[in-house]
Amino acid sequence: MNEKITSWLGEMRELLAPTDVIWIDGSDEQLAEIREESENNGEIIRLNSEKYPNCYLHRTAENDVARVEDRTFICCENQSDAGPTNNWVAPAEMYEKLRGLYKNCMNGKPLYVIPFLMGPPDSRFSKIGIQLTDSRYVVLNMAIMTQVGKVATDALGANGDFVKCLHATADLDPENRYICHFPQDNTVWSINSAYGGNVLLSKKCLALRLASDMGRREGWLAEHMLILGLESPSGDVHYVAAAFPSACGKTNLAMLIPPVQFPGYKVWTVGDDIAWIRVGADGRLWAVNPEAGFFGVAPLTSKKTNPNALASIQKNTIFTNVALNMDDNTPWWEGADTPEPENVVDWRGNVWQNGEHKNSDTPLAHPNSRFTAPISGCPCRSTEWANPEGVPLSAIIFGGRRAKTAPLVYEAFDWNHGVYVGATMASETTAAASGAVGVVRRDPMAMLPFCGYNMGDYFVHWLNMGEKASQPPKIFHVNWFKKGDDGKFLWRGFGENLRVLLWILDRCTNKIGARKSAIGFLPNKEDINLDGLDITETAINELLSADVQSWREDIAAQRKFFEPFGEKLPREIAEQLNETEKMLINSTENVGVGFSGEYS
Ligand code: GTP
Ligand code: SPV
Ligand code: MN
Repeated sequence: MNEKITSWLGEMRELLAPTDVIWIDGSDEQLAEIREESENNGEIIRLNSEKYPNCYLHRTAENDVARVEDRTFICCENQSDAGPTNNWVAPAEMYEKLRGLYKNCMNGKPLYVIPFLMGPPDSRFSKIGIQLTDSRYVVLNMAIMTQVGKVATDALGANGDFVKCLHATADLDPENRYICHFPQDNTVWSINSAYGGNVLLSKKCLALRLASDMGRREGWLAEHMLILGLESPSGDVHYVAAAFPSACGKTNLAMLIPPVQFPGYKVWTVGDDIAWIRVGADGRLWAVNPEAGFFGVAPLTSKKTNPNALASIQKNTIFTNVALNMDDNTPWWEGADTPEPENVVDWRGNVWQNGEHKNSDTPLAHPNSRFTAPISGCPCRSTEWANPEGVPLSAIIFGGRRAKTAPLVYEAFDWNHGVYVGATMASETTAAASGAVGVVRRDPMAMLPFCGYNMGDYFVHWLNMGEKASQPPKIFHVNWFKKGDDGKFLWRGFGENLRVLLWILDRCTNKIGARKSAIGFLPNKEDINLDGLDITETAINELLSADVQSWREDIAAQRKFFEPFGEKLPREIAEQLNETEKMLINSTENVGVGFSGEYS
């Protein structure tokens, strides 16, 4: 037994006062037992065993349906190390407050101890955590999202270090809900929530907030990115990582199915949410997905939008906050392939019969309802997903939801410009976090809620990674969500995004030129394959250009966002901003419109 575990566990038992301690060994028998107990307690509902074998539905409390950014804290010694984008409280103060909340809170309940491994066994990328929880739902989810039990304790050995993760459901009191990170102690403490990213501490807490800080110290990157392999008809595969904010299309892009006009192309999923990235011996960047499952957005998942995700969630899946079709005991959500059920239980547990819900405009499934499914069940899983070396990246893509400003795709001039493009990303907020939806906010590298240290230092770290890599990937920006004056998306998205990926790879292999504009290289229209796509000339022109006036306004917003960083904002980023502004001032026409401009 690892001594560090024994002493930590002793301390935690005393604090939490559980009736019992149950070690999760990862065996099928033990997990089956926990599932049965949860079912008997009504914590999960077994779904139709023929249509959805080993699948369950779980409903969370109504006030506990998304990440809570305003209750998430980075508790390092100095506030300046947390930076202007993180909530901060001094560690001693936060520990004291939380100890009060945790005191005896597991009275009458067992404490589960979940050792978990993130990343392939025997990989320099991998990290180990141990999560304590009183929630069987958390145990079952962790067993899908990570490699739990023996594989983790074996990797840990008698002396290994691990991240100490503590979660207690407590009273689900939103006023006392806290998600706290103590980077100096390799510790996460979460209390009074039972939802997703707040409580599966492997995910955003370890693999992004703490790992980003470890990565800065150890010279690697922990990013909110999907990883995919794009296979061409000749059989070669190029890997791409893409950072989009929460609920902005990572899972969908990672599992893309090419349109019929592109026979022989195939997308392989390495990961859909998190990438750990290191410089390889060859000077390229190599990426690993530290997770073993998907915690994906359910609404709009269908045969039309994401058949691979749909196939992945037919068995061994936990659904959270979706609706339940009472006629055949199957899950349902808005945008599913089947019509709205006549007799249905909504995500809150309200029963609607004989079609009576059809007069209501509240959704049956929560907009942030999710599925937890193992990557092993994904038909497009990459053979490389557990490669201990990771996969080499040809391109990094940033993107967000921008109804107006950003064009469909553009390429950064070079690495440093790409870091500026990432640092100035913005996106409309979604239901993945509590708070208003649809408001544009700046979200550098899709990491605003997940960077575990001062974001100014994070930009420096990104710039340094480009220096360390002699063959860094090219950097791009995409926007699947640009809207026309009618308020409708100009781009069909989903499978059609392959057309943009192909342009990106053609740029990476220097097959085609592009137009230099103030914001980056824009595609020549003829270089994006639009075969068989029903799109008007006006729409494509609109997609491949940017309105100068709104971009100038965006520059002002970028400046405002950077202000609180003060001295921490790297000079390179400030210079890139000034340079872009200068070029925009000189632009007499909208960026990209008219298709004039220098070629490269
Ligand atoms: P997180 O799991 O929160 O990190 O989200 P994600 O980035 O993986 O987003 P996901 O792929 O689950 O997509 C979120 C929502 O955007 C879903 O409702 C999708 O159907 C929708 N979406 C994804 N890709 C596209 C696209 O290309 N076009 C349009 N219009 N919608 C899309
Ligand atoms: C996200 O919000 O980016 C997610 C879902 O992937 S959660 O695990 O809740 O953070
Ligand atoms: Mn995410």
